[in-house]
Amino acid sequence: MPIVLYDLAGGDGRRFSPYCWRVRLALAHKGLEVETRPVCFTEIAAIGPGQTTVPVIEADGRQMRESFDIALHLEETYPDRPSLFGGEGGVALSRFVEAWANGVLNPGLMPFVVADIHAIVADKDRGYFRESREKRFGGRTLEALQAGREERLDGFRKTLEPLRAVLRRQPFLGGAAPLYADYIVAGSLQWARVVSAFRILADDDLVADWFGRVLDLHGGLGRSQRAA
Ligand SMILES: N[C@@H](CCC(=O)N[C@@H](CS)C(=O)NCC(=O)O)C(=O)O
Repeated sequence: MPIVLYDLAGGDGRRFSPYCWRVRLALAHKGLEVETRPVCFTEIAAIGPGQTTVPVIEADGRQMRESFDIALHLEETYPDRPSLFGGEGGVALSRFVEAWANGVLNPGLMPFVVADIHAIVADKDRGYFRESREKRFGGRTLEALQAGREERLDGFRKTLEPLRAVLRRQPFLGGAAPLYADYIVAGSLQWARVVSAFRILADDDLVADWFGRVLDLHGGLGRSQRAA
């Protein structure tokens, strides 16, 4: 039986959640078969008792949420398959990468794509998405949040300098080969790539080169989801 992944989907079925992409890539890294089940925001509660966010995976009749916990579970359950963390130190450092991606990178990307997300979510999600996100961002409209993004782009790109500093020395954040930390950060860039035609990264950016390498992994899994 393949592992089931409840995966956030837009109105046209596109998979755009940064957190779901982390898990999707982690499952592929472990070489595990997966059946993805598309859900939209307003269907998440129906996945199972207590579910409020995706990703959720289901295996052997049990559901599990929280992307990092899922990655740890895969590492513990399939120790003989390629490691997602490269040992305990890797788990500890990946928690920093997760905290940075969730607390800095994702909020940094949000004002570049938030109105574009609204445009691609399922019709029945539109009201929920607008209301919840406008409330989260102090009552500003999605359109006002996204306005002026061309002028803000250089400043945002500068915030990615720590990634460049690492990628100047090595092809992946994990070193010579990718680890879960790569999937954490790539999940965020995949989110932006899939929801918006706005180009966050310059073509000659080292981060773009690395992101391209991650999209090519596992038979081009990331690339199999078309860019907006
Ligand atoms: N800490 C969670 C965060 C997951 C998360 O926030 N997922 C978003 C989709 S990208 C979600 O389900 N949001 C539900 C909502 O906004 O109602 C994880 O790492 O799995």
